[in-house]
Amino acid sequence: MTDTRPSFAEIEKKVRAGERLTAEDGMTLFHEPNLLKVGALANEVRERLHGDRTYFNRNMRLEVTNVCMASCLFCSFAKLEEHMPGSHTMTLDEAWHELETRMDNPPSELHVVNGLHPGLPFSYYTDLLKGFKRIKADIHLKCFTAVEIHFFARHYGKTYEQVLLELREAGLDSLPGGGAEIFHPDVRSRISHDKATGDDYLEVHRVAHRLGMMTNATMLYGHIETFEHRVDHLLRLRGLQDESLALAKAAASNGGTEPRGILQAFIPLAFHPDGNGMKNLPAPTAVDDLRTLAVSRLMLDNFEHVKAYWVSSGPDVAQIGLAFGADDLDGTIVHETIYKAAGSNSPSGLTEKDLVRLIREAGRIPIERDTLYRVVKEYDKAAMPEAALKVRDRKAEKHLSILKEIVS
Ligand code: V47
Repeated sequence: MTDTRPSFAEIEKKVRAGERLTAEDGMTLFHEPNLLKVGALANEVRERLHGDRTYFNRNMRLEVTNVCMASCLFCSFAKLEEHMPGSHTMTLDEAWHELETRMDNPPSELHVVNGLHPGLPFSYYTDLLKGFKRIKADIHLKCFTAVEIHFFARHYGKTYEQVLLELREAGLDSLPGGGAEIFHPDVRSRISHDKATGDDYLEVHRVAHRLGMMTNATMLYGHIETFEHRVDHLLRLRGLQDESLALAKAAASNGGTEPRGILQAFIPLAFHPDGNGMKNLPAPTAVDDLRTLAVSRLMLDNFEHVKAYWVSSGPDVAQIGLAFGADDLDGTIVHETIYKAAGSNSPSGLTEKDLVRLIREAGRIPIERDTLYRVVKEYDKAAMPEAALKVRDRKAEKHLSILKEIVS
């Protein structure tokens, strides 16, 4: 493969001409020794699409149960059975209470991800969603990964379509991107052998799009996979997005009023090794995080948004990621547990002020969005880096106090 790999200069030309990159181009980008060149090219695409606009939302994470029939090697969060030490399953009242306690500064999105619990009735999930909407009618419910939807279908004897329609009827608005891991069977069979396959994951998203639901997609990188597996993963997602965009376009041109869904955002997730079956592997470094963001931005030419997920890479690397192709920092989150269990040192939540500062300091324009990327609030771009503003304010304060002393 090495001999046939295109040069970086050829890829640069293609990107500037708006041409689609191939798997071999992806391999060149992953092997390019000069990370800054890859980042700058991804930044060109990011700025072509969004200029300096950089998104975040006010969201909240909830895991109602960590009891899970699957035994993923990378997971530090799940417990195989109820009553095992550390296992938890919330009652509906407990789950609803979590949202109720946030109603003084309510999130606009609730992101729920769970284990694959064998002992709960399907009505637990529909009641859960209905209860959240009773508490806050306009909250966006981004709940259940494609792996959970696949599990519900198998476990409760329904089709993907039935599961999705029943959950939507109860209040589900969109699907998060979790559970994608690495699609290639050589890797998936070793790290996640007993849950939805890569094809199952893609099929759930395909059905959701057909029903008009927006979804996200992720990739868990930095464990046993190779760069080839990462490129393969990105191309499978790009293929699904081609299909969904074509259907959406055809429906619109036929005068259809039924909305069609697409993949809204791609989120690369850095593997965290603490307390799981791959604990002997080192976590990916900042360079790998930034390179993976940049290559994803360049390969996924039909995705509008690429998130730098600050929980997985840490806020510092996520902030730099805004110059490596990312246009979104995810949200305030509050109460993240999956990454905490796997050893992430990131804070469990950030305030809106923290996110605005991270974005402004990176020279970008903060935009608070809702889950569907509608603008909630557009902030000003800082005239100079926030740190410089802070120094200026401190100087001004000092001058003022000297003046006050002279006058008194
Ligand atoms: O599916 C689990 C990953 C995901 C580990 O859709 C791990 O907007 C690293 O999907 N090290 C859940 N990663 C989080 C997720 C997500 C995050 C942010 C935004 C969105 C979105 C979705 O976390 C799981 C799995 O792939 N994960 N364990 C670990 N040890």
